[in-house]
Order: sequence, then structure tokens, then C-alpha cells
Amino acid sequence: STRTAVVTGASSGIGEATARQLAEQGYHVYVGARRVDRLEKLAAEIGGTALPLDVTDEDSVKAFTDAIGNVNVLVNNAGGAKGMATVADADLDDWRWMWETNVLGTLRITKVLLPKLIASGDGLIVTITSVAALQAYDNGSGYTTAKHAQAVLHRTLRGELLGQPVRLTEIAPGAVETEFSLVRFNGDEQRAAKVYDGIDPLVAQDIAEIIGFVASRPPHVNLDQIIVKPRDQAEAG
Ligand code: NJP
Repeated sequence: STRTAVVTGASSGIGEATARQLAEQGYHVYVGARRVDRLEKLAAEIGGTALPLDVTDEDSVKAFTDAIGNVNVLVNNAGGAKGMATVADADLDDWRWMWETNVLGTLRITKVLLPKLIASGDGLIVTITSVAALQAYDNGSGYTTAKHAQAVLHRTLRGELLGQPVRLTEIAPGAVETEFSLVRFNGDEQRAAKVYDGIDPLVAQDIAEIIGFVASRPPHVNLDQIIVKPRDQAEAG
């Protein structure tokens, strides 16, 4: 029977590229996000299924997961950053958005799909964290704390699922040229473009190919954590 994959946040960037990659590798891919028009176009191209999904909304997550049959691969990709401020100037609304999306969003989806991943007999959970899950960055505490929490949630599950037929891979990217910076700076294209000054950033396909590689390993091989950065990105950035 056809292997199936679920990709959250598949309407742009890493999620979209990952959906294309997994479809190319023979998966039936369920793609979820809030911008359904984009998803429908993507699903038509890759022969997958588009489903509306807001990971911050319990009812939306339920409707999304209810519509899905068997699941072999779950890619927890939906996420992002908002704002950039010192702790002293932290915006609580930005923090809430980042925690709801990256941390609780990952928890909501993973919780519900876990029984299906176990039942598949060869499940894989890939969580897209960040280099921001590995250290603190000045002016980025809202995002770094959320990504640390998301990463620890994923690593906790790795321990709790030992002995079950589910593999878990954390992927921590550095700078990837997607809509990420546009979202972070509320659509300000000039500020977003500055993020890539002086570095040749990764593209979404770079991450998608790594996820495709992870998914194609035999069931006994667990790639725990993969850190991937542009060549010219500094150790601390
Ligand atoms: O960014 P972008 P990326 N419910 O903005 C979706 C991490 N990362 O591909 O709902 C459901 O193009 C949104 O869809 P929509 C980053 O933290 C990136 O770079 O239609 N989906 C869109 O499809 C994130 O975890 C970089 O707006 C929701 C997708 O998320 C992952 O990579 C560096 C949603 C975001 O696509 C993918 O981000 C790094 C919700 N409530 C980590 N809210 C980087 N790009 O430099 C958003 O270290 N989405």
C-alpha cells in the first residue's frame, strides 16, 4: 500500500519543498496550512491532498487529523518568528504567537497522530527546529525560547517512544531563504532582505532533500539531529 506523509505548513518554503520531495519519493502527501488556495495548487501538482490547518486552533487540528488515514511520516514544519526585540522590550503578543505556533502547534498535531504513526509499523517524525534551539541569540528570546521548547518536546518523545516502531529526527536549519523573514518582520520586504546580507542562504530544497534522505533510511536507522547551515553562516548565527 502507498506510504503516506503529513506536512504541516506546506503552503510555502521548507514545507512546500518537502511535500514535493516526498511525493517524488512515492508518498501520498497530506498538506496542511491556513492558505488553502496555495495548498490546493500544490496538491494538484503532486497528486496529494490539501487540507486546511491552523495549528493554533484545536478544532482545526481535529478536523485536519480526522481527515487523514494511515500515517507513516509526520513533518512538524509549521512555525516561524515574529518581531525582534530585547528581553526588556519583549512583545507578549509576539511571544504568544511563537509559542502557540511552534510549541503548542507541534504538540497538538503530534499527540493526535502518534497512534497512527505507531500503528504504521514504521513511523517517522521529523521536527523542524532551528539553530535557535541550540543557543541564545540577542534580540531573539521569543523565538529561541519557543524553538528550544519545541526541540525538547521532540527529544522527550524520542525517549518515550523507545521500543516503538517510530523514528524521530530533529532538523535544525540556519538561514533558509523562504517567507520566514517576511513573516518575522510583518511583511517589511526591506528588513527581510537584510537578513541574508553577506551570506548565501540555504534554499528550501536543501532541507527537503535532507528530509527525503532521512525518510529513505531503513527502519532501524535513526538520524537523531541534523544541523544544517549555509557555508558562510557564523558559528553563532
Ligand atoms: O517559512 P515560511 P519556512 N497553522 O514562512 C505555516 C523553521 N526555520 O519554510 O498557514 C498552520 O515560508 C505557513 O502557512 P500559512 C521555521 O521556524 C526556518 O522557513 O499558510 N500553518 C507556512 O506554510 C519553521 O518552523 C528558518 O501561513 C502555519 C509555514 O508555516 C520552518 O522552518 C530558519 C501556521 C512557514 O513557511 C518552516 O519555515 C530556522 C499555523 N498557525 C528555522 N503558522 C529560515 N527560513 O531561515 C504558520 O532556523 N504556518
